[in-house]
Amino acid sequence: MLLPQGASTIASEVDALFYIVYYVSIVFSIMIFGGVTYLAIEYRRRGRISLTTSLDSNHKLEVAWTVIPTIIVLILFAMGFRTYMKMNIVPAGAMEVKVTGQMWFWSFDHPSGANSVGELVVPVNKPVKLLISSRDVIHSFYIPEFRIKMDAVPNRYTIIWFEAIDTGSYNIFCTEYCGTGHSTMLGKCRVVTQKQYDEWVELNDIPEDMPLEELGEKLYKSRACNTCHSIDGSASTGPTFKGIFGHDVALEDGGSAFVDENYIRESILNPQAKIVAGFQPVMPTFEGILKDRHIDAIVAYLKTLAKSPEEDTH
Ligand code: HEC
Ligand SMILES: [Cu+2]
Repeated sequence: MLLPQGASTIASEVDALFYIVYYVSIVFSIMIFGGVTYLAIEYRRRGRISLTTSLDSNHKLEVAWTVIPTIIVLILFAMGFRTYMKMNIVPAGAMEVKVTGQMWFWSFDHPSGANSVGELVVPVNKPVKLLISSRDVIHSFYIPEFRIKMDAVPNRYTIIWFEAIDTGSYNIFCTEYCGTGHSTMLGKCRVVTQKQYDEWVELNDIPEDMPLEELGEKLYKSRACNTCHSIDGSASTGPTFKGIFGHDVALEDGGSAFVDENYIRESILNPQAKIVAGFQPVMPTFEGILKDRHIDAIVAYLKTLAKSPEEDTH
């Protein structure tokens, strides 16, 4: 009622814990605020000075208000600890997916070698271990429907696991403020049947013999270049790719550069080397993510995005 649909094996336990804490808080809030209000009215100052009779301690009352909350807190601890351990101990035989957070997208390396950006695809009813890290700042990987959340930290791995109990598409959020694009650092977790999963894996392996231009177009989308670079001439976080190849580009330091194969290669591997005028140096490096052949493919693809003749001022 208060929480999103629970779609993992752990969700019902987390929810039970949440609701117990929630209702216990409501009951105690009513008791405390009710008590305060009652006492304030009952014993308000009534004009003349009256002295209270000397007060004795009430042992029964004191024992009750010590023992009852202690029992409640111990129950919460036992339940919380059990669920916490369950969340953190990955079951044997879990399928392992490498999750990488970076400004501002998530990428996923599946065990088959298939890689995807912004979309995690997993089979239903199968434990999935997520090995999480970050390439730049702290991010936090969060799937509300699965009740899992884990920080993605540069220079170390963090681990969380889940087992989805229902097919469907679930939101992935970043819950650590990580810069301008934080609110758009979204993704989907698509839970599918084992058969659909096998088909997906097959489709997403990048075939070695794909023509470079096609591969480049595929990478432009699957490597999330499209989150910052358009191909229709409009600037977004980064400059458009349309018609840049073979032209001069003005740089932030007042100089200019000629966009050729080497300039593109450098822009991808060492984006901070030359900053295009009017843009922030926010592009992450793709060193180690894109192989040489992938860079060749992107170069080939950018060559196909020439300006139409009437737009060309050269
Ligand atoms: C987080 C946003 C972001 C992502 C993702 C991103 N870029 Fe960039 N890119 C930028 C920005 C901003 C600039 C301009 C500043 C600079 O030169 O570093 C830029 C500049 C470039 C340039 C130079 C463009 C020019 O007009 O001279 C190339 C080439 C480039 N990026 C390629 C890529 C490729 C290929 C990818 C995907 C593999 C990619 N970028 C992903 C933000 C991004
Ligand atoms: Cu983030």
